[in-house]
Amino acid sequence: MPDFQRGDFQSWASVHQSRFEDVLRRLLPQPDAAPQRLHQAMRYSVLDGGKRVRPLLAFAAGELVNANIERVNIAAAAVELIHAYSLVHDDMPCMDNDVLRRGKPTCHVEYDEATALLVGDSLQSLAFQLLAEHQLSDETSRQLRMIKLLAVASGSRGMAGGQAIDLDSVGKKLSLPELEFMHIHKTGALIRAAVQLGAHCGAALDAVQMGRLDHFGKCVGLAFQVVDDVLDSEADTSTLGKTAGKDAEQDKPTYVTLLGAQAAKQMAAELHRDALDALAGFGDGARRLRELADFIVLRKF
Ligand code: GRG
Repeated sequence: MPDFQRGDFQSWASVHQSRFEDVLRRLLPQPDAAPQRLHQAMRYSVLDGGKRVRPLLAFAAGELVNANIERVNIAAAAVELIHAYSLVHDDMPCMDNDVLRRGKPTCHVEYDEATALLVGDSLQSLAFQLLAEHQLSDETSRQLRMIKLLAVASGSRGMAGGQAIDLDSVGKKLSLPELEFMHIHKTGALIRAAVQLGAHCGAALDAVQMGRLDHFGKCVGLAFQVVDDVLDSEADTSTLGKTAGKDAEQDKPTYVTLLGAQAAKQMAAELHRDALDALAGFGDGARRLRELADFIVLRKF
């Protein structure tokens, strides 16, 4: 067993983050391949930034089921490419209109709006290309389920649907269930898919175990957003690497505006507990998933 697998969470995460950066560099179109500007903009938007929380969740779920790391690399890359596309489009003037992402100018600022649109489109296509062209499971039917899983999680019944509700909710007062519905889709669906895809790369879990793992993904997905709302209201722009205070500026309903900061933190703590409870019975194989739940809730950026 490599040392990093036995080591503390920080070294486990940084070994995977730097290894995964090389995976992405290899899988993305090379910058000198035509059309160069589009390919350079795709690389600009994906590489050298981000916490890589979704890939880490896929790696941790893969460890639980002794998955082949090469297979998890592909599943994790597909999820991260969808995430990167969503950030590029979300930052555009027709959506959140932001100029800073991952500590650098957003894609449409560094390049232009048309390029940013095409970057998002191309990253999304590449994600599905990867899932289709690499063997991720010994069973074709399982691999097809994985492709469908990511399609549903990122489409109108997942992330894009959540984003549509988000855009529609500006200036409105949502109820707590409405806010939860929006965030389970906008942010939670892809995080949940990352856990499931990592697990599908290895030995099959039974339906009860898969249900527990999925509940874990659902809880950390929502907790991620609750913490994001708290950080948006409390942290500064340089710590976050994106513009802080955007939610209030844009009059968006959040857990902080709806519940207050204290109750939002309490809610994150409850989701954290539920996530850990869902893993009870998985033993030491779920160690990295537990540590990721801790990171998601306790993070400061
Ligand atoms: C454009 C279809 C479409 C969807 C956009 C996810 C999303 C939907 C928009 C991002 C807006 C946002 C700031 C949402 C809050 C939660 C979130 C997804 C934050 C960014 O994810 P991190 O913190 O980012 O994992 P890094 O940069 O670390 O990868």
